[in-house]
Amino acid sequence: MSSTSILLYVDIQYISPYALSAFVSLHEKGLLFDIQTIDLAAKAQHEPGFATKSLTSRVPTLIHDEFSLSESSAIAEYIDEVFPGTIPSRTTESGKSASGASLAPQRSHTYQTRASY
Ligand SMILES: N[C@@H](CCC(=O)N[C@@H](CS)C(=O)NCC(=O)O)C(=O)O
Repeated sequence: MSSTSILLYVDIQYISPYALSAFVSLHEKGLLFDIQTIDLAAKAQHEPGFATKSLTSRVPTLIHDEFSLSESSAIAEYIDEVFPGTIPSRTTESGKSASGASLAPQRSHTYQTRASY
């Protein structure tokens, strides 16, 4: 059985709306993925360990197996292309997710808890 690995880099404070939108894109699909945090205040985005993986040296950056992708909108499109057809109805769950993403700065602790899976 083949397995795939998905890693999402987000900011350590979980306040980036871009990173949270990528998080929601993955979460909506019910995908299992790992989260790694980058301390933007400490300029960790410019350290080689991250900068060599991220074209923009920004969060979010997605690593899917050997493939690396930055930019939240590109990540959302990519996820939808590679994992098609599993988005819940726009009128229900995904609407709630989108709403949650827009409230993210106020609800960052909720996402931090979820990020542990
Ligand atoms: N257009 C990008 C914006 C990403 C972005 O600005 N991320 C910020 C955090 S909100 C970042 O990583 N800043 C670090 C830096 O610019 O050095 C996207 O949609 O992903």
